[in-house]
Amino acid sequence: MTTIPKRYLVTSALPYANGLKHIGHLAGAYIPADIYVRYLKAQKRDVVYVCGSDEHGTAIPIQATKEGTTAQAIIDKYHPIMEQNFRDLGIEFDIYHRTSSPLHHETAQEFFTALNSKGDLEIKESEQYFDEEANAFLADRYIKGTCPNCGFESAYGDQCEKCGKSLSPDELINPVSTLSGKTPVKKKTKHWYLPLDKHEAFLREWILTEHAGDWRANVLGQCKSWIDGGLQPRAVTRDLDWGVKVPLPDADGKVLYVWFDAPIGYISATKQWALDNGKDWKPYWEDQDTKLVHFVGKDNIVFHCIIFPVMLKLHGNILPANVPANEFMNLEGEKMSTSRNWKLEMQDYIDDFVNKENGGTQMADALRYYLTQIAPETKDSEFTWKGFQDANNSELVSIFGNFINRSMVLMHKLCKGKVPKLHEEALGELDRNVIGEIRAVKEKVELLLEQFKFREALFEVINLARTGNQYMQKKEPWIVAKQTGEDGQPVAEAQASIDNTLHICLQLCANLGILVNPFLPFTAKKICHMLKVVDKMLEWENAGSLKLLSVGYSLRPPELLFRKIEDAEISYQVDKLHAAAEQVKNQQTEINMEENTKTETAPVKPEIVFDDFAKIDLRVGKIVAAEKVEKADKLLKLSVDLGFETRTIVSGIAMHFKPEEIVGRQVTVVVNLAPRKMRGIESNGMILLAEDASGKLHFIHPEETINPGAGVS
Ligand code: B3M
Ligand code: ZN
Repeated sequence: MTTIPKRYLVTSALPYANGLKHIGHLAGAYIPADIYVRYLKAQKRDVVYVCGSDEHGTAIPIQATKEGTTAQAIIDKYHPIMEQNFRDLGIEFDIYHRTSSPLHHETAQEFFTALNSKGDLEIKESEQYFDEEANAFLADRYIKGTCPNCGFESAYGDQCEKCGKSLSPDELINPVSTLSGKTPVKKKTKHWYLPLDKHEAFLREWILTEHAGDWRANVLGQCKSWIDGGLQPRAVTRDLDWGVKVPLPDADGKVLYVWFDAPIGYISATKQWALDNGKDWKPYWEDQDTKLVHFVGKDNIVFHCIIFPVMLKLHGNILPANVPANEFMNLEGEKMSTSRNWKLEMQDYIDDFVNKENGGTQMADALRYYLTQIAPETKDSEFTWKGFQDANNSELVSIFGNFINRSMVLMHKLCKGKVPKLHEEALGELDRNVIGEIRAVKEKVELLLEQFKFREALFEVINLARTGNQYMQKKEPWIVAKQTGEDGQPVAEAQASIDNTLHICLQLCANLGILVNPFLPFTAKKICHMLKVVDKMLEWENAGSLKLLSVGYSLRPPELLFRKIEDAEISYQVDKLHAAAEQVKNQQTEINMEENTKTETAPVKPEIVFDDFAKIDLRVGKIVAAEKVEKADKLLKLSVDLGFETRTIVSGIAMHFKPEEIVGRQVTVVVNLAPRKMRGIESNGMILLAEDASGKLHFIHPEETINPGAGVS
């Protein structure tokens, strides 16, 4: 096995503080990191787990515009909610920092200055997209267009959210300013660039050779295609007023590119953690004995594997040992999407399951369980509500919870509430096999966790519970207990078998607590409580031991670890998901219609004088009969009662109204229009109609029924 590093620094991607995060984020970068860190801590390794809100970049002011507020108000709103969401779901950072903090601004500026003064950055003047109406350069998300890679029409200037490709605004087809909706112009500006092209040889060697064997295939694949595609110098500054100011006198109105400052956020978070805990942050970023691991989603790979490592190398820091990035998690058959409202936000899950009377932390663990079981480690995966219910009901409830509950109940019933002794002489093959499995599983899980194979590791843990159930089922202590003597108590041989079964089952329960702790931390604590042991038992070195509970030790009464999730809860969630998406669709249709109306309104006709208008005689009439005109698809022959007479009017509305629908309707009629013959029928007047943006016709008529012949002016 590989040597154990002296210390670890583990990071989860800093989420943008521009809105609530969904379970796709949770599954991608937070749960796996949290499992890894909890495991390392149980191994008593020196580890710091940092995260925080990413509060810069154009995503923040864009959200502020949407919510009609300031960028500062946006980050102050979302930062604490995101922090609380993570806590509620058991993600235990050592620090959850924020990039708006002065310490971060300082750290990022120092980093930039260090690189710039060594001549590691290039300064270039170039033409960049500019919105003349908004008087602003269009960085990153302020510009949208068609992705040259996948054809997605709403790709941002820095990245396509559909295919994940990192872009520059110049690559967008049909670029449009998101500020004004206009096509931007080009204007000269000066920026600082990180010349990635100069580091190609290093990247090739470091990623594609050194890490060929230990990084995930999807990560290596993305890196390779990036490198093979030709590395370009990358601008690390922007013309924007939101972000970390470029610390140079000739850089007014310029800030650091968010992807330059955000990863430095890992360093500033470590600094803050060290300040808070009286520690030294430097070894975590400078000592080669430190193992740095970045947990990110698929769309963050290049930033963590290519750009940030080049920055770290130039700055004299250590490089990541691994970036175990996940692919995407879909939801009920579709890609999760904030704009389409097809998602499950952590906050919603917490409200509907955790913060409910029959919920609590078991529900946080239930979600952690399912998201780990379906983690998109090697390919995209799929969250379904039914799958979630099944995982909870048939694995957590029926296997894991059931085994622990049965062991506890039977111990209370058959062993007087105390840990029974082990009768070595009476151990049989079944007992020995299960003892062997308890001993073996530690190493299996350990190996998988060290390789970031969290799904498989979790499978091994549940499998041990499954083994426990099968063992109990075969040993049948409740049947054995019926072999009683004259005193009504089980005979000695029977009691030995019962004792052995329950002794082994209880030690197995304690082992499950240790093994499940990284995955389901709340459950592990409950197991400790029931077994009346301190949390220290959860230390990893205790796994595999058959001496975790002493003989004669009395245990607490069992509590159910998990509850069943009912069908109604699941259908409620599925309906809610569809309803939320439908709502957005409807809003979108309304917006589109409004836009169409705006753009398709006919231009105003040339001015007329009042006398011109006064020449038109408009009256209210009532349709008293209507019929189709033969061989004319579009025409209806109407009889219209005008009070003073009933007229025949031919109208081109047959495609819009059925004759029987309109009889009885009031309409407005031009009564002094010269007669016209249509299909041989003389039409004496004209009905007024309005056409909406979708092309639908509407009669113009008084609100209430009034006498036919009334004048309209
Ligand atoms: N905020 C992007 C994202 O949330 C970005 C991650 C920064 S990690 C340094 O996808
Ligand atoms: Zn794309």
